[in-house]
Amino acid sequence: MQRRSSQYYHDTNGVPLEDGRTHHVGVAKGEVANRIVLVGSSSRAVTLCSLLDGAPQFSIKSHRGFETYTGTFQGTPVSIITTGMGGPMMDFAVRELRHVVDGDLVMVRLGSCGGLSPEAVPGAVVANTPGSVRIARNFDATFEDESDANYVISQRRAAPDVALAQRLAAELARDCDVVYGLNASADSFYDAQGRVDANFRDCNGNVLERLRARGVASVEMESCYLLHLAAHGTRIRAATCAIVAANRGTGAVVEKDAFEAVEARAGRAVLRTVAALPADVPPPPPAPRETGAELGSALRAMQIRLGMRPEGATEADRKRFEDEDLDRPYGR
Ligand code: R1P
Ligand code: URA
Repeated sequence: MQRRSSQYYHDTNGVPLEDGRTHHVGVAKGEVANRIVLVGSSSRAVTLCSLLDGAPQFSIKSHRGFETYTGTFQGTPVSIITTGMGGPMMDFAVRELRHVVDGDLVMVRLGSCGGLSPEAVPGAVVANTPGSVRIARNFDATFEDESDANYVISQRRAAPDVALAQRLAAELARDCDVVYGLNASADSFYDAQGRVDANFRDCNGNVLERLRARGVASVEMESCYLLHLAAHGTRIRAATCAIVAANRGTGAVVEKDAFEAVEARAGRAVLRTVAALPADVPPPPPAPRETGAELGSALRAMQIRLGMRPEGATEADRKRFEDEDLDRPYGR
């Protein structure tokens, strides 16, 4: 867990840094490779880490729940990073990672999704070669009836890097059942994905039908943000794919064991993809990982500074940490 300093912002416009680390993702220059796999969950990150050449040389968990692991896959430096759920989390990740990595960035998201097309059966992997649209609750609508105005589907789609998306699809096809299809990223797991909840007036009965009419094969929550930011960012190549957890038309769901097996097969395919693609600038060697003892003592120091009394802490410990100038003043 990273240590916090007293200033969030050294300037109110740029990426907030604390001791050189980005405020939300919690990474500094030299800690992240320029080939990155983005996943939603911690458990998927662990699965992907098990496919690396050895244990990651660097890992950190930020105070906002982002996890970063840097190691090598078949000799090539790669980072595996968790983005949690939703567009804003992906936005933090892409912007802060761009800030700390020099040169080309290659980013592939391996997510999970709901299948909309009949081919997107549980356990299949949807490779979003056409990219992704976005669907969002419309706060200007009245929600009095099932009007199309309640949910806005973007007219334009965010497209992936063509070469990267094609390579990803080809690598996935070696080990997984692949469906090639357009994705929709929703701003909620619930209303904007057509889930009905008697506790809320969501008026979303036609959402899935409208998405199908647009040719959408899968629905999840982050890919459109990644693809759109990459397309409008500096030297970022991105592509996305997601494992179907359930088909929203048939109601069929994937078994946990089968899902985890696909995560490993798709994970290997994604790692092969990012490792194979040329990216100009090799990252510097990863910083040394904090040991368990160092993490333990940092936590203890923080607890004492916050006025807590971890086991064995004395009044002298409290005074010592109070006197220590750990927080650099604004602007220095
Ligand atoms: C919802 O369960 C989450 O699963 C999907 C959605 O995009 C959302 O983040 O992806 P991940 O499994 O990658 O998190
Ligand atoms: N993730 C989503 O966002 N939706 C689903 O239906 C499954 C996974």
